[in-house]
Amino acid sequence: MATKDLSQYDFNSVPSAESMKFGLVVAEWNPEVTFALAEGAIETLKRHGAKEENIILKHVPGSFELPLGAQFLAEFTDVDSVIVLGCVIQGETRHFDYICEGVSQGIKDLNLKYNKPFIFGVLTTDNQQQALDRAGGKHGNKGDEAAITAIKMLALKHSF
Ligand code: DLZ
Repeated sequence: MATKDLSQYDFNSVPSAESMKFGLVVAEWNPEVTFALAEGAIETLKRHGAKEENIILKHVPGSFELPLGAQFLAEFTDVDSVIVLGCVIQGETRHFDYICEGVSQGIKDLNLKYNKPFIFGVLTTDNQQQALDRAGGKHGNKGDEAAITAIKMLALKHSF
């Protein structure tokens, strides 16, 4: 099965992020993956003009805490968009399903509650290798993809 390279996109199709403010909330579970996602996202935002002082980085213990961490950023800062980064790896129990369900629904709800882009940059994989492949490995970096999505959604908002 072909897998999209998460880091490949047309640079010129991405608007300038110079005047945009971003929050990143990153889960500490599977840090070798999630910190690489954050690095990719921050590099990509800067590549498109985002200023260092307009990027706020916060950490939460695990992916289940991502929606509340993202809500804190929306409530207590003036960010325009929040990029949510985590990695949930399938284990022997159904914990995986509950975490994925909670995070994805939580993030979807935040988009609609705040009328701001909250970007779902959470890897949900069968094993660690699949996650590493998508955190700067052979399938690119989902953090890059999340950053581009945040910029494009803000540009869309500004177009109205
Ligand atoms: C408990 C747990 C497990 C088993 N697996 C993961 C995981 O793969 N990725 C992740 O981000 N977090 C995991 N957690 C922690 C939960 O997200 C959460 O932090 C705890 O259940 C406490 O609420």
